Amino acid sequence: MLIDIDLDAIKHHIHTHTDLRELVHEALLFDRVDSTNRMALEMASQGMPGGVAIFAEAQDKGRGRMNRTWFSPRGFNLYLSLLIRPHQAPREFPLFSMATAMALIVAIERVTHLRASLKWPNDIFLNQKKVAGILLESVSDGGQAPPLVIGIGVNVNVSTFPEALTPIATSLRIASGVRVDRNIFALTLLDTLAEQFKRLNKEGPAPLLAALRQQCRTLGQRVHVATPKQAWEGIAEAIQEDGALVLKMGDGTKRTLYMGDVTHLREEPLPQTMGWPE
Ligand code: BT5
Repeated sequence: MLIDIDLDAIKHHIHTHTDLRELVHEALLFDRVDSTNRMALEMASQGMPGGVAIFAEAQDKGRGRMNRTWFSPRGFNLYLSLLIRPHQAPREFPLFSMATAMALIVAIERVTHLRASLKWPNDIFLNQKKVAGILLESVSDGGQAPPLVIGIGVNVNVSTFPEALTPIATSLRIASGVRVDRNIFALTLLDTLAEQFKRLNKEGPAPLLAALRQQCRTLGQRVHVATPKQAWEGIAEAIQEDGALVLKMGDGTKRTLYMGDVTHLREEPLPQTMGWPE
């Protein structure tokens, strides 16, 4: 039996949790949209203040990075866009992707007791497959506090994927073997997002990145990183304080990457003491 997302429960949760209210003051739920991120960006460009969470039961044009699509069937999963207006400068916005990744990992652990990991920069993995993706987008609205839209897609209960995704995608249900209550997961994720963003705002990126380092399956691996213009191969050595990946190339030089598609060339156990910049 499919259980709909319960907007009243979400609103009640927001109103009764002070920390969460600092992040979200309005929650909207749509049955079917093209893309929750597109809607949030449109609202932002019309001057909507930060603090809005947009949920949808289904997306016709759910999007990933670089015009890719996000498989968004109705009724099984979570599609959420948060519109916020951070006090940080836009060059620091990638840190919110890292905080969102940590929030997803903690929420998955709280609800399913499974340990997910981050494939830098925006993929959440369970059992070597992608269970969730993060898409950060922004628009310039000329205002003082530029908007940031954080799109989050989580495969919660979906059990079959299109053929192309079957080898690479999983869901909380597939990985845990039991159906997960989408409402409990949604409320837990809102809580962990509020916790992580509050910590980032109060303490800066160091504690967040130190925690994420333990959950990042990319660090220490030999990787291929492709950007629209170029590709590099090397050892993923560190994540910088601004969220960028530091790659150590074959000739010993280092390269700092702010975006890209990472392919792990060979899975190796994570070393316990990877070097992080102080
Ligand atoms: C992402 O992009 O992983 C970001 C996904 C963000 C989706 C959310 S849903 C709510 C909000 N509104 C939106 O319109 N989007 C956001 P990227 O790293 O580019 O990964 C995209 C790739 O992941 C695709 O090319 C597929 O290979 C794969 N993929 C597509 N749908 C998937 C799914 N449901 N589960 C796992 N992998 C998927």
